[in-house]
Amino acid sequence: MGIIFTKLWRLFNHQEHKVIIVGLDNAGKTTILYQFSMNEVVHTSPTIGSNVEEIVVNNTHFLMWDIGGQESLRSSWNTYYTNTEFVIVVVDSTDRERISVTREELYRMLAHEDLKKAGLLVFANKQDVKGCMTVAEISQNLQLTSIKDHQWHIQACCALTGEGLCQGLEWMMSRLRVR
Ligand SMILES: Nc1nc2c(ncn2[C@@H]2O[C@H](COP(=O)(O)OP(=O)(O)O)[C@@H](O)[C@H]2O)c(=O)[nH]1
Ligand SMILES: [Mg+2]
Repeated sequence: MGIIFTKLWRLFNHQEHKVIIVGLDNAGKTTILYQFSMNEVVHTSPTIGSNVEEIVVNNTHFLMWDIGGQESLRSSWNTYYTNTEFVIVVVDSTDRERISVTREELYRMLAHEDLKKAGLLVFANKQDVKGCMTVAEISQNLQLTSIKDHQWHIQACCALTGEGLCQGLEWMMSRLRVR
């Protein structure tokens, strides 16, 4: 009872911020979610459906949904959009072939009514791999500077070591503070 009450209280006071983690399959979404929640690398298997974790940073609660990225599952992403405050798009920086697919999915999402007010955080993941795309290349491929109606930020990271992930969270916290 106590726990349910606390959860409802947070929800109604908008103290719990809903975040969805999307991106193509194999981008590193599940690895990032578990880095946030447990601070350790887990061996993931392709996500069917979704994983959800509550992450608490300096008393700020984020409810993070990691949604499966295989083609067959992408059409159901929109069922997760309601009340989403941040969309985290995870990009596999080594996957030059599919960056245009990510771009298409990104703009489809940003056009959705339920995500009008959501902030966008792009993680350029797998930066540990030699020859991968840089943040600048990914920004350009995703045409991020053309996004005027959403707050956005791109962050280089390596989900295996956790490098860069905190900076991404800090950006989200900074957006919450200016509201
Ligand atoms: N080299 C490298 N591999 C990573 C990184 N992040 C994730 N991976 C690997 O990429 C694969 C897919 O990761 P997963 O989190 O399951 O991706 P998801 O399908 O987006 O959930 C796994 O083998 C991970 O170990 C990274 O930063 N660097
Ligand atoms: Mg996964």
